[in-house]
Parts: sequence; structure tokens; C-alpha cells
Amino acid sequence: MDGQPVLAITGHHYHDLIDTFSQQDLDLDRVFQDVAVYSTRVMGAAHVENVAHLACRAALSSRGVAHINFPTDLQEQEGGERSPRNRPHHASDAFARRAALPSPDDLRRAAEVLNAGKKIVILAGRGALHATDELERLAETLGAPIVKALLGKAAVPDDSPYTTGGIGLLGTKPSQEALEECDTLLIVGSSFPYIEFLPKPGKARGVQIDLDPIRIGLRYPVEVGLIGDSVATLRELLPLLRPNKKRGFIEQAQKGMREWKQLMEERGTRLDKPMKPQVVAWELGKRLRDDAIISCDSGTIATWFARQIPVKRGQMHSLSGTLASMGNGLPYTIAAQIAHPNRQCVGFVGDGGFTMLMGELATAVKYKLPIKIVIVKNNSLGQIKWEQMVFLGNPEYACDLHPIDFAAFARACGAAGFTIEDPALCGDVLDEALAMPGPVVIEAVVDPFEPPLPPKVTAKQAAKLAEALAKGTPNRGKIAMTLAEDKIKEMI
Ligand SMILES: Cc1ncc(C[n+]2csc(CCOP(=O)(O)OP(=O)(O)O)c2C)c(N)n1
Ligand SMILES: [Mg+2]
Repeated sequence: MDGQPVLAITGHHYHDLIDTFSQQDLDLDRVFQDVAVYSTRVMGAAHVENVAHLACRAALSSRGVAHINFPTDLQEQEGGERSPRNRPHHASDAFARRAALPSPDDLRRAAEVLNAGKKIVILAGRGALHATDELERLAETLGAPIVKALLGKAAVPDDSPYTTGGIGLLGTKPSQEALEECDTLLIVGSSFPYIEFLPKPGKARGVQIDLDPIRIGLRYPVEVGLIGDSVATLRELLPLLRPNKKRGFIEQAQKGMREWKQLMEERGTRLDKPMKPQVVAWELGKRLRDDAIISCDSGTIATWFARQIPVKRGQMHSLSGTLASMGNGLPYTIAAQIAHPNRQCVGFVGDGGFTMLMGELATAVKYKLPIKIVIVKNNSLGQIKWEQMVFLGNPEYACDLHPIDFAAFARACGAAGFTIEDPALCGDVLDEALAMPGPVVIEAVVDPFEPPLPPKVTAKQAAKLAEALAKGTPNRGKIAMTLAEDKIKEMI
């Protein structure tokens, strides 16, 4: 799962380093040094044990990728020469969690900022996933809505009265409004990168809780940073906070959320043909078990996942948040099912993302993993199409995908395959597919012209889209019609 520890092991031959491939190998090392919390090359067979322990501890404690580059030549060595200073078994695999707490002085300063606030927003990210109870108590005390970064989607369930759901382009209007109006921001375990959605510097006072001191102040000029685990830190902070008697801010957010949820339900229950992608997400979301682990991919599907698949208490929701990589949905689902054989593991992916790694379906069949993969099929790299138009004002270019019969592909791999085209049948087919014992692929054929609208469309975005249509985007008539129809249906 994204943000969870990953151990990457790569191999190459030493002799490659001096032939024409050397540049590639050296670059690989450099790439990992840039992205990994720990990256090293094994220097001899006697080096493996300590390096492997160190890499595991680095991945677990820093919640990131550790990379070991293991030259193939060394894999053939017996024991290897051992230096006298490298005693066998001198390393340990014991793992201790970070338990350090912020200093009392920092906690007091943070409480001062929060107690002085009237309109406080809590931004919860991946680092707050295990802090559900503490976040809700905090929200109740401060009268503060909880806004969730996408990796923090499961930090608080969506039926909690305290959350306004997601933030950003695929977030909600009440979250955006709360952030526009707040006078205090408390960031808990998040490095949400789209700072244009955060308050303008100077507009709100800030406090940030993070495991990593380097991330304090990365996205917002906070006054106080609290270094520590979010649960442990919030437990220390809560007794220092005075209940905010002014409930207007959270009540306004709750009212906004009721309206937003109604709009999401309207978009999720439309019976138009071709089927709207939101319908697939909505029908799936209703059927997911409380123990479900759902993995999404990058693309417009992330918008439908963010908005139309509400989190139930106990579920896990993830995608490639920081890297925003495509293709992760299927391997995440496989990994989740291996780690949790008894939980319901579901992938919600686009046709582009699935195509990138679809050979992995054979892995799921081989190991009898009962994963369920829902492919939202629009025969296009949908996200890119909309980005080209709405952000760049360019006509859509080279976004079409060659259509694949994914249900037939699934059957060819030895999995079950379903196709849904009619929104009226979507729920029934999902019921049947989710109830099947083995791996299943459900391809849902959807309207390729449905736009992943931001919570509030800016004048600049509308102007760019108009420019792209005027410059001759293919299917501009259908795109304009879909936008107009969606708008009209939401007005009546
Ligand atoms: C590995 C990788 N390549 C390219 C991108 C850029 N990218 C982001 S979304 C997207 C299109 C996704 O298409 P699809 O999976 O069909 O989902 P859709 O947007 O159509 O819902 C692309 C190309 C990326 N994020 N990751
Ligand atoms: Mg697509």
C-alpha cells in the first residue's frame, strides 16, 4: 500500500558496470538514492545480513522505500571473505516503534495557537490513519471540521459528523470552503502538496504534527511543529485544549456536507446511457464490506473513488498518492490480499492503468487470490484528456486507448469476467461478481465525456476549456453537450 514500507531489491552483474550498460546501472542506483529512505549496494556476501536488517528497519520506521542493490555475482558467492570487524550475526531484526513525544513546551505553544482559533480546520493525512478516535475527539473539542488528504481518506469514516471529506481537485466543496475561511490550520500527518487549496500564508495560524522534522513547514508556514506519532501526540495535546463554544463553523461545514452528499448521490444514481462512471463507484461503494481494502489508480477514476466510494469504519483505502503513479491498483490489490487473506480486497482502476500491468492478473489466478478488480472503461487516458483541455487550453491529443475486451482477457487468464453497460443492472452484476470465490474482473463501460469537475470551477479553468474546444478538440460537440446536460440535470 502507498506509504507503507517497501523493500526493493535489484540485481545486476558487476561486469556490467564496465561495459556499455554501465551508465544504466549507475543511474539505477542514483534513482533509488533520490527516492528511497535507505539505498545501498551489497559489497560482499558477508554484508547481506546486516544490510537487510538495516533496510527493513529503515523502511518500517521511516514509512518509505528501502533499496538494496544486490549484484548477481555476489548471489553466487558462498560465504565470502569476512573482515574481522564484521562478526557473524552481530545485527538484530528487533523493531521498535518511534515513541518520542513533543516537548511539553512545544505542546503548550501548539495549544495556545489552537485555543486562540475560532475557525479551525484539521487536515488529516496518511500519518493520521490510525488516529480516528483522537481526530474525532479533537474535532469535537475544537469545533473543527476534518479535511482529508486522499491518502488520509480512511483516517475518519465518511459518515462521521466531523469530516468534510477530501481536499483538492477531487475534493469536496465544503472542504474547500472551510479552508478558505479558517483562521487556524492543524495539519496531522500530511504533506498534501497542492498548496493552492491551503489558506494563503498569513491568513491562518498553523500547527503541524509529523513524524519527520524535515516536513514541518514544508507546505504551510506553521508556527509550531510537533514531532511524534499522531496518536501519541494528540493524546498529549487534547487535555491542553479548551472546548470551542462557538459551533457555527462546524455546523456550517456539516450543512455544506449534507448538500454535497446529496449531489454525490445524484451523480451516482443517474440512469443515462452510456453509463456515468460515478454510478459504478456509487454502486460498488454501497456493497463493500466493513473490512474491505480498496485500491485505486491514478486517473479520473481517482475522482470517482474519492467522492462516490465513501469510507466505512474499518476499511482501508489507498492509491499512489505522493508519486501519483498509474498501474498500482492491481498490484496493490494483490499485495493487500496476500497480507490479509480474509479481507475483501478490491481494485478500482482505469482501463489505461490496468493495461499497464494486466499480466499480473495471472499472478492472482496462480495464487488463487479472490481479488475483485473493477475496471472503469472509457477507452481513453481520461485524466490527461481533461488536463490538456482544462489546464492547458489545448485540444485533446493522443489520449485514445485501443479498446480491449477485459472480461474476455480475464477468462483467458483463468479468472471470471463480467461486463456492465447498463446502469440499471450495475448493482446486480456487482452483487454477483463480488460474491464469487476466485479472482474476478468487472469491466464497466462508461461515458468517456463525463468531466472530473473540481469542487468549484474557476473562471480560468472554464476559459481554458472553452479555448480547447474552440481550437478543435475532437468530439467537442459531445463534450459541450455532456457538460451542459450534467449542469441542467443538477439544477432540476
Ligand atoms: C506511470 C504513469 N504514467 C503516466 C501518468 C500520467 N497519467 C496520469 S492519469 C493518466 C491516465 C489514466 O488513464 P486511465 O487509467 O484509463 O484512467 P482514466 O483517467 O481514463 O479514468 C496518465 C497517463 C502517471 N500518473 N503514471
Ligand atoms: Mg481510461
